[in-house]
Amino acid sequence: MATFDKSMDGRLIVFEGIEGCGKSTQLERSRQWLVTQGAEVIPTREPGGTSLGGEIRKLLLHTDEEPIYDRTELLLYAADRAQHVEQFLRPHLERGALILCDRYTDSTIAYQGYGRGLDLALIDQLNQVATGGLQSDLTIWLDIDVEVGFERMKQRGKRDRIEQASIDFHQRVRMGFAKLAEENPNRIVRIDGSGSELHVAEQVKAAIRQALIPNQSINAPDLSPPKSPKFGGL
Ligand code: Z5A
Repeated sequence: MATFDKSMDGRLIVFEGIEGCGKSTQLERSRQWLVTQGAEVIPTREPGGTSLGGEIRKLLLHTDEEPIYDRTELLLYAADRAQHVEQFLRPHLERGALILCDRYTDSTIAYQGYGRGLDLALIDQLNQVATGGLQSDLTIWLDIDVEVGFERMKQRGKRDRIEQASIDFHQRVRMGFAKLAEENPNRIVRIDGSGSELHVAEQVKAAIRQALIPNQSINAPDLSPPKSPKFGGL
């Protein structure tokens, strides 16, 4: 198994949350802002950050003919991640890019662990195998009520396989993210996603600034300084 070289220059920022929390919207806003600051920013997502992953995504989200069993689902997310890390994330991080990723390992813990009830230790192991130890430098968890998320998705007319799961399921997923944030205060920042897009974007910006420019605040995540000056202008 490949292991992640922590001396890599790049940074991995992940956006997480329940459906409709606004992560895709905020990821794109952050991308646009970071580009204006002169950073090389690469957006990506899980599942589906590679061609192979795109096929896995179709299987995971749009299979209606037969049930996907919980362990099968878990393994498919892990396979998507293993491919994404090796083919996409590692090479870009080694070059020093700033990657914005829509969902990563915490989604598996929240959805398959807390949501489906699969063994958390097993999921940890699987995440380790799939990532070779590559963790996010910062994870932005956009927290909203399940009902608010449902309402937003209803307005957008989007329903896929997981989104059709019960309110209880999504409540458990949200609780999973809350537990993860509590256990990983240096890596995961909770942001209330229920405000206006602009208001949320300002908070996301502040969290990214703190992560990329260490010691800016005593609450900043504990990150080693980037070796390249490329993020210094934020
Ligand atoms: N999944 C899993 O189970 N295990 C794993 O390991 C991984 C994933 C990696 C697909 O994820 C599914 O994969 C997901 C979890 C599972 N299933 N569920 N549920 P996805 O990220 O591709 O899909 P999604 O969770 O359904 O997210 P989304 O469709 O991309 O939505 P979003 O990113 O959370 O929100 P958005 O697209 O930015 O916004 C949704 C709508 O709300 C849109 O109309 C916006 O204009 C609106 N919006 C956004 N922000 C606001 C604010 N602040 N106010 C009002 N309206 C807003």
